[in-house]
Amino acid sequence: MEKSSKNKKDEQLEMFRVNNKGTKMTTNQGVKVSEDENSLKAGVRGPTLMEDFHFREKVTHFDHERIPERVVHARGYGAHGEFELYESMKEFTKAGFLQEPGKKTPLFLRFSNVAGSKGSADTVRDVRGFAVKFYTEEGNYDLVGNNIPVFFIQDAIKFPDLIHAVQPEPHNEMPQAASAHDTFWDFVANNQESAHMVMWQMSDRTIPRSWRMMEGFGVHTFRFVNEDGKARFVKFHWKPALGVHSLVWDEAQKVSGKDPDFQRRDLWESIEKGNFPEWELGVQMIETEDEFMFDFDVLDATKLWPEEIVPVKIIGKMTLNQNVDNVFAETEQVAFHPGNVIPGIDFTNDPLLQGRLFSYIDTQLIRLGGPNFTEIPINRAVCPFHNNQRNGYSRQRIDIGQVSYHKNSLAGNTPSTSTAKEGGFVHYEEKVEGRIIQARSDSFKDHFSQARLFWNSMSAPEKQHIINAFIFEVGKVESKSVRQQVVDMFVHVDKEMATIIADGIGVKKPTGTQSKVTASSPALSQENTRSVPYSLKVGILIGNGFNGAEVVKAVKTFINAGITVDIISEKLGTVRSKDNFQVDVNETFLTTDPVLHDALYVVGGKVGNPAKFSSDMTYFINEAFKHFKPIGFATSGKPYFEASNAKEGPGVVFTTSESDFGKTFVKAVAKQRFWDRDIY
Ligand code: HDE
Repeated sequence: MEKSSKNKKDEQLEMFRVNNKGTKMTTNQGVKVSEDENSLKAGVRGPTLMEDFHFREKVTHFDHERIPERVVHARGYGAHGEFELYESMKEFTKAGFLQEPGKKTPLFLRFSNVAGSKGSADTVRDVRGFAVKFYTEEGNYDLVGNNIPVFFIQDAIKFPDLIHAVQPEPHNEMPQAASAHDTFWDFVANNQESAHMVMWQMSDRTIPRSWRMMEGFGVHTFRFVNEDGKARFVKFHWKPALGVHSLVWDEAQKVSGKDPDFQRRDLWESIEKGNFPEWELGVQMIETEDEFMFDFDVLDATKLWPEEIVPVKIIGKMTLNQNVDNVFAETEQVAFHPGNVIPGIDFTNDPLLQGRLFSYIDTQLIRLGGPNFTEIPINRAVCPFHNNQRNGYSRQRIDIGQVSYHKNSLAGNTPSTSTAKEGGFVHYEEKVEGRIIQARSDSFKDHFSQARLFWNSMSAPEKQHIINAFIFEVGKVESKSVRQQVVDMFVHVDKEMATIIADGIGVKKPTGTQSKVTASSPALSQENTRSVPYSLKVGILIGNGFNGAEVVKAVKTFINAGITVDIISEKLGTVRSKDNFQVDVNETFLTTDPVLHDALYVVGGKVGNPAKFSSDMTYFINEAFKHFKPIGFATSGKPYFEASNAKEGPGVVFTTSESDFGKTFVKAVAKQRFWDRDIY
């Protein structure tokens, strides 16, 4: 977004932006600083003096630069954007930002990993957080979701146990940002409500190619309430314009080393280039009267509503169009809370959601240092806010007047409350009755039907990836008893799957029986997703003396399809074709790696060290081939194909006189992976 076309939130943030460039250095008290290289000393070799207030202030501020990282979702990254409504949702909800088609609402989105610390790698196997703060005219509305539609547990009281189990083990603080260890799998096997989510976690969903290629889900069942007070159950979905795509596990692990910032860089660069990421917002709705019509409980967060049974209605579009100015001020200090709702959107009795309603403010009080975090620029509502809350650490606003209580006569009983008609939030009047009890509903007890539904919905390669992930993860578990418990649990999802896993991890064949579910939900498979070449990254491996006319024609076709190219050679500088085209090289075999590209275009050519060039080229081709990626060969690239392990077949495209190479290759790039390739 151009800084000139400001939305309301951006205008508000503008008041807080400070550009230090070209200014004079001062202390925080505004006193001009004359010396910033040497502290004040008694003699050039003498002790430093306490009266050096600039030194003391500078170092003290530095000492206090850190705030506690999030207990979970510590590793994350955000951007600004906007939401545009396609059609009025008036019939279903009175939420102001969902009334007028075309209405735009500013928002901030933060993606995150769950388990790792703030400095952990982006591409570890993990669930991704997908948290959106809408700055609506009726107050902030937060949709704090994940990239998986279900959760590990059914009741929030178990959340600390889940997180203690998945995070590094307390005695040796290992492993970082990984679930492949004893305590996590011990938790899973002893808390079988996790079965469905663990199937998703072992699938390709937890190693996304890009945040831009993930779905987002509100997970819980919420309630839409319209002007007449009529309510419906609702689940929220974000559908990515680029489709849902993933890395392969070997690649994800390598990317963690080659570029631990892989996903944040991907987001940052896309926005900088103007390739604004987009998602459509979808809602699934169930009538209140139909609450008990399904074979799952709508209040159970370990269950999804199959899209084939409850269709997703697409209602608008989110575009991320502006990077932050300062990661700490914005992304680190943003405070999401599922309890931030607006009139027209309400809660249900999902016990996982209910617990979250307590946790988020509590965590923000410690993380952001007290109750005034709503005044931090990124968290401020864009509409006015008034109440009788006062004081606390770092209070910014200066509330004028003697009255800070309700009811009063001295200020005419203001700030005054609003009725529902005047826009006041009135909680949905649900009738509840029951005994006070610590127990779970029987309708929450089926842990395997939807886990099997998910398995049934996977394509053959997706099933293989799930098996491989189990064998990797549980293979890292030292306790043989835990390994056995895991296969004894997952036999209830699929016997053959559990038997292959058992064989791979050295335990006895499981003897239990699998769930009887035969249904599948095609919407759950990534095989049925959208595939577009737009914004994918092709590495062009090139030296001097290439065929300029041929290569330039191909590259133009790539660029016209929205593909980004990296020119990779033995050194930075330029390479020249035999017909005198000149190309700038922006990466070398040392600075980049095949795992950082979606596809390769192998051109080849003359270089200073042909033997090394050839070995580097072979490495690139072999890796891309092994990771099922498209590889295109220019006529001059053919010898490198012959020197590599690559084989003719799916996704390996040659330049020939008969076919239009550029077009065929772009199609292959869009597909991203060729699972039917024989890589061995
Ligand atoms: Fe969270 N979660 N969570 N969570 N969660 C936090 O809040 C919690 C759950 C999610 O980018 C914390 O500000 C409990 C489900 C995201 O800043 C904390 C339970 C879903 C983010 C917390 C859950 C989420 C958080 C840590 C069990 C998907 C990052 C820092 C009921 C629907 C938001 C913070 C960001 C963050 C508690 C379960 C998503 C501790 C108790 C289910 C995306 O308050």
